Amino acid sequence: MRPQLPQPDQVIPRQLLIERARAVLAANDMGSFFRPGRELYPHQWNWDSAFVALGLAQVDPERARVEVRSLLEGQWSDGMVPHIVFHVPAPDYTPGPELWNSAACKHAPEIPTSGLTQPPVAATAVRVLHEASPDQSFLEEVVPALELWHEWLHSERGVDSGLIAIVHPWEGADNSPRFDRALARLEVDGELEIERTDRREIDSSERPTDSDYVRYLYLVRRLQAQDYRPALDDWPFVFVDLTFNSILAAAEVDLAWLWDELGEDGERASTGAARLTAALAERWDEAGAVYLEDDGDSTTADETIDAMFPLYAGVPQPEQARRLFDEALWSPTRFGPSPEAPWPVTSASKSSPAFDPRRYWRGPVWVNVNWFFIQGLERYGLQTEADELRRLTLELVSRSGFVEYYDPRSGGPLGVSDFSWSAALTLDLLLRP
Ligand code: 2M8
Repeated sequence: MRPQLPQPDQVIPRQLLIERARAVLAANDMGSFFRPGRELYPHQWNWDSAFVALGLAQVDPERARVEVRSLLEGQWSDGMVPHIVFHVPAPDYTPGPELWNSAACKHAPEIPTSGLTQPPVAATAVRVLHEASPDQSFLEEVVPALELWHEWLHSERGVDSGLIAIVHPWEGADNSPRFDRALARLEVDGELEIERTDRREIDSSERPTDSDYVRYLYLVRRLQAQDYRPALDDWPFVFVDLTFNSILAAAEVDLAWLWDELGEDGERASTGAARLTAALAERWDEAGAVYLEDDGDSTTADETIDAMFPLYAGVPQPEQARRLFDEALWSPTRFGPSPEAPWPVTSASKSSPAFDPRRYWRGPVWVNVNWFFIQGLERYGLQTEADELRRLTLELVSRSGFVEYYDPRSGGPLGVSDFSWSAALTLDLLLRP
């Protein structure tokens, strides 16, 4: 029997939801960039900005173009687009520009940035933007920069399988249980060297632990000594993140499409997409109906959404996609609705010992994650399933507002309130034809 799903008794009218989403974005608009949220995130984050541009495509494409331009202002000369661009001084966020000290690095731009990157959503955002509001000269301006970034990902981070690796949890879903074993292997001693501003306003039960932070900062210090360009065979955290790779695979397809719009050959991007897709397909696990990570067996202890992300990139065969939905994404004991936790998709499996329904990437529901899976389901023609996930996601934001993440048991708000990407992706879910 299917679990009892929340009823749409508290859904607010569509027009009001659109207005509220726009108001959240207006409040986070810092002029040339959107901060992710007022309480915690005063700078420009990479994939946050791409999500904002993607959502704004339907309502304010000109502002969306400004967002992409300001993100690319932080691009390093070797191609990397950093995970944070520090446009304004904001001493209330740690670690800030002084810790990263990008000015000391060979490839860094003038504007201070972090030395890491983040999942490359920007090409996808630019495609959605161009479909909504074509602007050839904007494409001429940004597509070569996106090409450089994607090339850098393959050349700097490519591993033997054809996939790419991340070198720090901040390049992915920070404290996801999928990183636990790799982080535990680090030989770290010492105290936390900074004051954590993240816990001033957010309850510590909703954020990463100090032990996580000690490791994050240890990695940053070591990276810094190498200009943030570690040799992968000599680096202690080399993680082949399926989420990152799936997002890149889809973004490569979108980048090839953008080159085509410019009347140019997007061969490198198409080849990149094909290589990633083929390598991801190799990770299919017939027993678990999900994809296996490099660092162990996804069907055991710390299974997370990573195991399903290739759905977004169109990697599964149609029958595998069906099984992935039935046996994992919508399974009440894994990521789907259950009587105790009726809100999908949980960021970690409910069967995982690490599942924690309030703590950040370790269990709560995220709007961006749901958005990716809605796109994936639609790609496979699983329309009823996509519609149901869309309905529940819209109902969640109607009930609890556009917050950072949600408790899958109550649907209650967690993390930062008035969170930009939750608002922006709601606009996309409601308005993109
Ligand atoms: C979170 O990451 C930052 C560090 O970069 C933090 O915890 O302070 C993550 O959720 C990341 O994915 C996101 O881009 C960022 C801003 O929303 O916050």
